[in-house]
Amino acid sequence: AVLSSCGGTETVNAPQATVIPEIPALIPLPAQVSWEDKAYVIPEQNTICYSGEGKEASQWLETLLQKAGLSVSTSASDNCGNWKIEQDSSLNSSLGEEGYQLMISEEGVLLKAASKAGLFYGIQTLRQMFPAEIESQSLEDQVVLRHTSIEDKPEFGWRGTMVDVARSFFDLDYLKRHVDRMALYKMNRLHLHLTDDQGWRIEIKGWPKLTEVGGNSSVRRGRSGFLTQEEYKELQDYALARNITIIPEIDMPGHIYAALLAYPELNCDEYSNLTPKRAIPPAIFEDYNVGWSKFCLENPEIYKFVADVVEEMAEITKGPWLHIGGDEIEDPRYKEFVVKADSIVQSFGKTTIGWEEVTKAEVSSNLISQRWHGKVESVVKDIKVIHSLCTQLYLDHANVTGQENTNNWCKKDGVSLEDTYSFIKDHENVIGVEAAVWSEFVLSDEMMDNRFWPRAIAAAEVGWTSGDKREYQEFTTRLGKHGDRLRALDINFHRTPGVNWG
Ligand code: TNX
Repeated sequence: AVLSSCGGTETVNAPQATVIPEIPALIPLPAQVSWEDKAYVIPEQNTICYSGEGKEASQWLETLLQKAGLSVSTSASDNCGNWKIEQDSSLNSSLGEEGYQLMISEEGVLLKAASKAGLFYGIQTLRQMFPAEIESQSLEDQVVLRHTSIEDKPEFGWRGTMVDVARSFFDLDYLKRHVDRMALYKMNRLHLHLTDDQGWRIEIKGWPKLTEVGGNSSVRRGRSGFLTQEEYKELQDYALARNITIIPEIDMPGHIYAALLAYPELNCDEYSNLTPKRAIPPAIFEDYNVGWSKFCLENPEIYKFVADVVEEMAEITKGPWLHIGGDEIEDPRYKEFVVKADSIVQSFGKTTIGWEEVTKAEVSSNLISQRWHGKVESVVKDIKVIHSLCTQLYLDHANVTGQENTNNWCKKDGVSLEDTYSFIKDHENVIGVEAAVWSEFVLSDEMMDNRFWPRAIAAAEVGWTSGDKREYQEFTTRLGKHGDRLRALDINFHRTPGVNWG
């Protein structure tokens, strides 16, 4: 305070009345949240204190604060700073593995969770409370958070996406960006469809021609290529740091032509009887037909191949699951194959996932079925189910009627944002949702962005937020407020009509 000319006092640099920020548009919507009409102005100097396994979370927070132009120091002790990160395993009973509590008050910010995953999600929630520009540049203005108390945990443990890298290849760089986007919306499973008729995308050291040959082909106009095992592991670690587990799919015994072309001995040479006619070797397959190729199921040699491939995949995969495909194939020996492939996967310590057709066979009771048309009645009771119904979650289908370069066999008018959002748990054994993009017509990164976003955000919310809290119109209002953030992240998202993208 200084003396003014007429003798009174006035305050110099009086702080402006702090504007209380709008209620942030959080996606997915938390389980419980209350907001107060009070503001927490983040100070210039910040101290983060963490306990237990809070180190990674404190690093994510540090990055966020630094991008906001604030200075931060971190210390591994509890109860000392304005940012407190507490990992406490005893919270597991109330919050589960992935839940968290987040409190913002005049004292600062307190984040608690039972595990690293929960802390990571608490940070993602905070991230969505910061201005969108933070995604691409440093902030100049002070950041103000609204006082809140959040208690959050997911409805489902499986919140996934599937990228078909087989028809057309998507490289390490793109897949990392995809992982980043999933993480922002608290998705936790990335299923890679690594093999199909048109290409083989993962290095298998014992069968090198798989990628020497199969890494060089793709669907017409698509991209070829493959991931080395080193790249796969790099992606996996990148994803795990963001609480995302990779599920590799080796599609068998159909959708296998790329492998047959590389190793013709796996084939019975019966393709001359099929449409389209194929000579093996040498013609690569660049077309769109499905359900025409298969292993020579009467040749026991194929099980050596299956075991070798599964062994290498199990060795480089940290997650507990291997996906064996199993879709779209008729053969008298199909069930026998599935049972054997399932037991091979188990013998390498992994749990099998297959497209729902595999449940026609007497598979092991811990196998997980991925439902895509919902017509197969499983012969083994109480098998767990990943919900990927094509009517809601096949995002290779058009965003809007008539969109070019899309599949339409499941739904002629496309799969709208509202279709994706309309998921409800229809079966006790459903463990979650997975949004899939097949890449027959998805030939560039921009097109892949367009297919996933924003529909994958709807999938993320239906996987996280319970059905009774969801309302489509309200979701679209919140989603529109993410337009700036999606643009800052340089995502070529579909500007869904009816959403105000800002
Ligand atoms: C069916 S759904 C497939 C894929 C195709 C997709 C095209 C499923 C398990 N298999 O091979 O790419 O249709 O939409």
